[in-house]
Amino acid sequence: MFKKILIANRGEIALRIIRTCKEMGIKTVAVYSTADKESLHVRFADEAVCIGPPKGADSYLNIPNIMAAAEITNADAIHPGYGFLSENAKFAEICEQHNLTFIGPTPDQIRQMGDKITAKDTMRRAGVPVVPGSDGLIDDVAMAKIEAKKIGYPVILKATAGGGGKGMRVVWNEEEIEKAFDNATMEAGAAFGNAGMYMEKFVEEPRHIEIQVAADKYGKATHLSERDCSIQRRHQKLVEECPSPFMTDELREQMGNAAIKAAEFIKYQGLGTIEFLVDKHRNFYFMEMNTRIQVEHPVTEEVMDYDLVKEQIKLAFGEPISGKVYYPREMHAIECRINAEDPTKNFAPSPGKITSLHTSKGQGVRVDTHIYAGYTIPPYYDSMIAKVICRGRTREEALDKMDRALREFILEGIHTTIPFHLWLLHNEDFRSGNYTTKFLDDKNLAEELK
Ligand code: MV4
Repeated sequence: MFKKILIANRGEIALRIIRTCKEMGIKTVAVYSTADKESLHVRFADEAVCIGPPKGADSYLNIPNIMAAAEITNADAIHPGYGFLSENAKFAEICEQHNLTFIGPTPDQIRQMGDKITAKDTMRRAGVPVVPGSDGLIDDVAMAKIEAKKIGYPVILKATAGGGGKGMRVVWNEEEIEKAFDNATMEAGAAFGNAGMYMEKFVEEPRHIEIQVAADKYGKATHLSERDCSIQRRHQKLVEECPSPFMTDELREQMGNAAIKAAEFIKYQGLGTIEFLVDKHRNFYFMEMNTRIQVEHPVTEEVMDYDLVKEQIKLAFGEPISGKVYYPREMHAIECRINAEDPTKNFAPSPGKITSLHTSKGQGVRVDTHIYAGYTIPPYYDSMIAKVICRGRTREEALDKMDRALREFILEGIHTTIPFHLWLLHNEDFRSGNYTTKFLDDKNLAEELK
């Protein structure tokens, strides 16, 4: 097994990875920016190396500094966590060149899934359902008009370098298409340095349901059930749960098999997530593949009683996955993301000092966080400061537990998304599992939270 892993990340995920490393007897190296000097990942790791000033671009994205930290500490692998360098093919390649194991898939696999047209084409060839749409790039407005007529309005324009909603436009009729194409092209060019666009039929009021997969270096993949991530605001997930209230045994079997087929077709190595759009008739379509551990992985861990980070490390070292396919026990898990944001003010960032803190406790309650009383949330990074994960025998039990857990979460000094979650847990449509990705679009949250 690896002797020493460098964690190229910060916050709760750095702590999460350190915990598993300790349980596996693997030494850990933290890296940190000057803004994170007082962070727990620095304290909990066996060694810590400062890699630069606060801005992500100067520290957690600074490849030369991270490689130097790995070299001086004699690490033999790098865990990238999520965000930052986790889906950077160049970084994975540089790790390989320095004889460091990148804990993730190969650079080629990252590239293949990072370009959305390539990913979609690969999935089509694998026999995985994809949303009907253009065969490849849309060259100009004239071509966009022809393709849209073929597909039938409404259509959606997407950036091939995109993901997460940037450079994306829904187009309802031909009058709108020129402006939509030009704007999306500009936005994608500015955001990704790649303005390439493609087109799909717009699936109205879909659910976002993703399948967790794990695959070894010997071509075998398995799936670990789904997560419903339909509760999002501006493409930021706020709540995830497993099982999806919309799931049936038959659909899980179909989506699970499709996800396994997808992973095995590209000889995928490591943990991955296949995101699907699911329409109201339970047709499902491949959307994207995430080639990293995800924020919401604890939902799967709690339902399956399984350490995904441990599995990820073992797979990266070259261990085979066990032959059996894992199915959820009679268990339901839900995760609420606690962000340092004010939900009554359009989720405006609310960094600052946490003056007092008591996190939720009790049976079936898990809190993944790096914050502590007296900690100052720096303004430079993602606003997520904690994840509360609750499980129960039924969905109702898990939701009731979450309501209880969030009410005993005391955090003073900053605003958080807790009031939003408490509102959601008492919303009738959410309670009955009747929600799609449109759920929050239709709501005036500032009004609802009064
Ligand atoms: C779609 C779609 C409807 N039809 N594609 C949003 C982010 C990016 N990953 C893809 N997204 C969507 N693609 C077709 N053909 C609707 C969305 C979408 C969405 C997807 C998942 C979760 C939340 C969403 C919110 C708005 C739009």
